[in-house]
Formats: sequence, structure tokens, C-alpha cells
Amino acid sequence: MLNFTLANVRPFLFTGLFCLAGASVLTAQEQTPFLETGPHAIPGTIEFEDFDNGGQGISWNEINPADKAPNQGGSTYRGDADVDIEDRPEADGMPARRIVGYVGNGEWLEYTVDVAEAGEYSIEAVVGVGRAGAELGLSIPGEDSTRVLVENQYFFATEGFNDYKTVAFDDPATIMLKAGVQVLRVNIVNFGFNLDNITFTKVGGGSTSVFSAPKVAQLSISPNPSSNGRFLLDEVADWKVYSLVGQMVAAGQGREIDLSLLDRGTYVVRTATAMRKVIFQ
Ligand SMILES: [Ca+2]
Ligand SMILES: [Ca+2]
Ligand SMILES: [Ca+2]
Repeated sequence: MLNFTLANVRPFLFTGLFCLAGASVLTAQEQTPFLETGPHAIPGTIEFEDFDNGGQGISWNEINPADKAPNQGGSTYRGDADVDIEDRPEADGMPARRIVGYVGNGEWLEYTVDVAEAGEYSIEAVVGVGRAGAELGLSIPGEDSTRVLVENQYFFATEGFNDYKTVAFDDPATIMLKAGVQVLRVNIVNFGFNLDNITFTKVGGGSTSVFSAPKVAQLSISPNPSSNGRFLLDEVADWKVYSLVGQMVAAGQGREIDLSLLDRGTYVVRTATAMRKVIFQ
């Protein structure tokens, strides 16, 4: 199917100008839910590979390395899409699953969702993280402005891209959603993971909760950024500090965290129940 966007019009100018003779084909394709059942229900689980129909720049943004196949994952599940989808066989005690892989910074996928009830939701994603420092964002794109739900959720490395774990979001632990049909965008902020699915659960007394998930406490640290490498937790805790490649660089107990002997940069502070990125600048 022809699918013209600004990004891929240019090659056609060189390969065959007649392709552009009918300017009317340059209209945007309609964005529609992928599943025949319609929008994804929230609360509920969304498979990352079930992003909306529409096309490049409409319902997804896919960066294709020039020397690679359009779908590096090789799955035929979405024949119209060059998003990199892979069918993973059952292996190492893990079930077969279909994932979005080969993600690149700046890529995004959109999902039409139907939120049953306005309110606070927690998020869990099933991911295989091959590189510590992989980060995912969530937003609601708007005509005038985009509402950011999650700017950059950090993921610790698992045992590899295909070692899938369920990770509860903690940066922030919950988001606020309006009721009704809307489009949710998943942003690849930092590459390094394979994406299986994402689950939204109503927090609190909502009668539509399908199951309850424990709420992860927010870790409060100040100042952040710090100019001298010293940070203060708002309560006493056992803490560990990791570099962005997942190596533990400090650990201790109490409120004070002193990273002044380390190189300036970004680190991740983690306690038993929460985490926060900190910047020593
Ligand atoms: Ca691709
Ligand atoms: Ca990709
Ligand atoms: Ca999946």
C-alpha cells in the first residue's frame, strides 16, 4: 500500500516523478485501532505489537537503518508496518511471545485506548533489557501540545534482551488518565530493550480494577542536580547507587549520599522500594 509521508516522499522524487502526479495521494492515512475489537481497554494489558493502523509518522515513527531490512524482527504479524516485530519461540523456560525490538531513540508507537474511568493508574511493562539505561516515555499527543505522562522511566538490565521481566513503573509510580477514547504514545527515549506488553491498573477504590498492584513509593532526594555530589534523602533508608550502565558504585544507610569522589554525571539511587535518577553536575 502506498503510504506517503514527508519522510519518504523524497526517494520517490528521484526514482519516479510520475509517482507524484496524483497529488491527492499525499493525504494522511487514517489512524485506527489495530484490533477488530476496537480500542485497547484501560484498565488492561496492551501488547506493544498491537499499535494502531495508520503508517509512518501517523501511528508510529520507525527509524530504519539504511543497511537493514524494514522489519528487522522478521515477523509477518504486521505486514504493512516496518516496525521491528519479532516472534520469540519458547526458550529457556520462557513462553513464546511476540515483541517489538530493535528500538531506536526517537521512535514511537501509538495506541488508541478507551479508559473506563478517570483517575490514577499504575503501570507495569514486560520487557527484556539488554542494556541498562533503557528508558521509555508515555504521552498523550494533542493538536496544540502533548501531555507527558512519563518522561523517562529507567529500566535496569535483565539477563539480556530476551530475559523478560515484569517491571513496575516508579518514575512516577502512577499517572492520571482521563476517561474515554484517546491516543496513547509510547516513546523510545533510550534504546536497549525488547518490549512485550504494558498493563495499566486502576489505583484505589475504582470498581473497575481488574487486579491490584502494590504502589511503589516515590524516592525524594534533594538537591537534584547537586553541584558538590552530596544528596539528601527525605528519610533514612538503605540505599545503593548505580551508574547508568548498571554498575553499583556506592551503597550505604541513612539520609546522606555522598558521591563527591565519583565523576560528575547521572546516577541512579535505589532503595528497597523506590528509585530516582540523580545528577552530579
Ligand atoms: Ca524497522
Ligand atoms: Ca526500530
Ligand atoms: Ca507482546
